[in-house]
Formats: sequence, structure tokens, C-alpha cells
Amino acid sequence: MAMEPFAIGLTPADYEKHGALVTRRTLSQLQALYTDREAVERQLAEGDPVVYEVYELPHPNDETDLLVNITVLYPGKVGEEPFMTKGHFHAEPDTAEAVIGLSGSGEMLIQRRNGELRRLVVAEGKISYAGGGWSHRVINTGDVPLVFFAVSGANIVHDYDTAARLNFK
Ligand code: S6P
Ligand code: ZN
Repeated sequence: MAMEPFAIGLTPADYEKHGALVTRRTLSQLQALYTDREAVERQLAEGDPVVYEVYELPHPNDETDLLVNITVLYPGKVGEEPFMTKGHFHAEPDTAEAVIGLSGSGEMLIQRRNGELRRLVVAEGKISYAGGGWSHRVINTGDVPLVFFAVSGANIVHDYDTAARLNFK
């Protein structure tokens, strides 16, 4: 069943009012992303911070719909590495995704399956476009939350494993 038409504000609070599903990812769940194991252990000994939150509008949707998520990626570092999203490919058919910065600043690391890596700015008022075949991970290089809107086809299947193997290096 397709999503009902809507017009709402482009903020996490408006999404929540509209019944968004909120997924919170904490450092303990994401620790494998970071290379500095000692820094991970030090930070986890003090608590388990929320690294990012994804606001996803309620289903049902079908494959002709769009996914229109907002992500809040908090500022922080683990060792020298900034807080980051897990990053993923879209499993075949590997379709595109566009990210629009709402506040804060950072980068979208994009990588092809052959290892080719590029970096795109993510910042308020900018659109960053990853075409099909590019995995995408967002990093927060600033000291305030990086809030961004991401749109892709609702038919995507997230492939986290291939992106984890390449790891945007
Ligand atoms: C979905 C879109 C975003 C991410 C979110 C978290 O296709 O790219 O909503 O899901 O930014 O990233 P990740 O890599 O943990 O799904
Ligand atoms: Zn995606």
C-alpha cells in the first residue's frame, strides 16, 4: 500500500509528531567501525553515547514510494575518527540516494565495489548525490549535530556487509 500524501516540517520533531520510527545507534553497537580499540574501551567505560538517530516515516509504503529519512549525527570522536554512520550499499538494483544538509557540517564518503573512494560535502543548503553503485557513509566533522535529509527509493535493501568489508578506506 502506498503512503498517504503529506506535507510536514523537515525537522526531527515534526517527523516524531507524524509518528516517525526513531532508531538510535549507540557507540557500543558501532564499536567495530573504529580502529582505535583503546579509545573505544576508554569511552565505553564512561558510558554509551548515542552516535546517531534515524527518523523514518511510518510504513506502510510500497516499492513505488520514496524513503525520506532525517538523520541526526552527533558530534564526537573516537580517537582521531569522527562519529559516523555505519554506511551501506543498496543491494541490487543499486539505486541512487540524495542527501540534503539541514544543519551542521560533515562529509559523505562514497565508495564503489571496486574500492574507488570519493568525499562529498554535507552542509546546510547543499545537496550531495550518490548515484547507483556508490555506498555511502556520513561523518560529522564539526562540533554541533549534523542533521541531514536522505531520499532514496523505498524498494532499497540495505547491504551493510559489503560496505563494512571495504570500510571507506
Ligand atoms: C537510508 C539513508 C539514511 C541512513 C541513515 C543511517 O537509505 O541512507 O537514512 O539509513 O543515515 O545510516 P546507516 O548507514 O546506519 O543506515
Ligand atoms: Zn542509503
